[in-house]
Amino acid sequence: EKKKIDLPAYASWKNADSLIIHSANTMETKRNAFGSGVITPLDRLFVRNNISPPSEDIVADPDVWQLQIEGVKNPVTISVAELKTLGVTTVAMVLQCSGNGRAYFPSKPSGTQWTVGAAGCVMFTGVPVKAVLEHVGGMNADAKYMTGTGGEPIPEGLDPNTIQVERSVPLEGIENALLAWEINGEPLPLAHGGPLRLIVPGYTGVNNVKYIKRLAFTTEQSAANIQQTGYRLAPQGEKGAPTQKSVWEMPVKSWITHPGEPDAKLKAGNLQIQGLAMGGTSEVTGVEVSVDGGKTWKKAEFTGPDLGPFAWRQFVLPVNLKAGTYTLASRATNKAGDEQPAERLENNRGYLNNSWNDHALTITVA
Ligand code: MSS
Repeated sequence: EKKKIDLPAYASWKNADSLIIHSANTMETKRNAFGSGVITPLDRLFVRNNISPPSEDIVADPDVWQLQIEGVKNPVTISVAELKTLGVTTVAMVLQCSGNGRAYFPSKPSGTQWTVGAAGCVMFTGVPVKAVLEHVGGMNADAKYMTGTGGEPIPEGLDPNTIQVERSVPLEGIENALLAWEINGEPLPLAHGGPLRLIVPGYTGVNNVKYIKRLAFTTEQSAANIQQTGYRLAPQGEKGAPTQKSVWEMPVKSWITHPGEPDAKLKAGNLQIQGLAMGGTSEVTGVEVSVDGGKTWKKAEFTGPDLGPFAWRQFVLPVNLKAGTYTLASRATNKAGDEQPAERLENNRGYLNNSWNDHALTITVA
């Protein structure tokens, strides 16, 4: 039997009943607990920290937090208060861990055994990175990456590269990126990266650096392990290496949330099959639902508001089911023409699982 883990102090305000708490630094939303709105309530949103978060003190007065900007014409150290004068925008987007869906890999990769819930659709408010770049005279001509450094204190004597959360994304990521101080209209809590967080819409969770202390426009990717060998699409059985693809953009994906329990026991008759569909870097355009494990498909309808290309859409397919056993699956497509695949892309650490087969669930109707 699994030992019940309590919420850690920095996330004590979370709704424990809505979460699967894997550890003090990893908790995910239960499949049936995303809520009926398009935006994920903060107290149900997943949390993932690669190392323990900094002290709560850093969010006491967010405006005084300092960000170093490098690799630009006029390097500066700038406060959140000053950043707030440079521009403001809000983006609705899916925040999803690179390893969401890892639990469904038959190869059992190491790492948190996330099912569907290391993801949420949230609204971040902050200043566009482009506006900040304008303020500092633009990036250096030889820059190839935008590199963000997390503000966790590094214990003395330790090589920072071994634990520092420092990620580089290609320059295309800048287009929609922001430095955010709010989430869902509230000051960014420590658990989600307050006082200031780098947001790269369309990119997996790890690229959205929390408590960012340095933003640099660099010719090389970060030397930190988390960039060089971590979050790489390594072949099964092989270690991560800089020669392999980095985990950056998210692929098209969907899953069913109602009925949201794999062993749901339901009454025969009408059922509203509901779920969530995301396009990744290109807006989601359609979703189909199957009740026979993917043999036949029916077009589902989107419900709820369309909050833009980076948000997810809610969908529904009304069905009438006789007594029996059904395997429910959903399959999304995006504007770029990508269709959610039947099979996962095998990789050693279990990243980017968007297989509709893996996310199917079997229900019994009596
Ligand atoms: N940041 C920092 N600074 N630190 C850490 O640890 N993590 C990552 C991101 N960022 C980190 C950071 C990850 S890894 C994720 S997912 C995310 O974050 C999460 O978020 P939230 O807010 O939910 O917690 Mo995977 O790809």
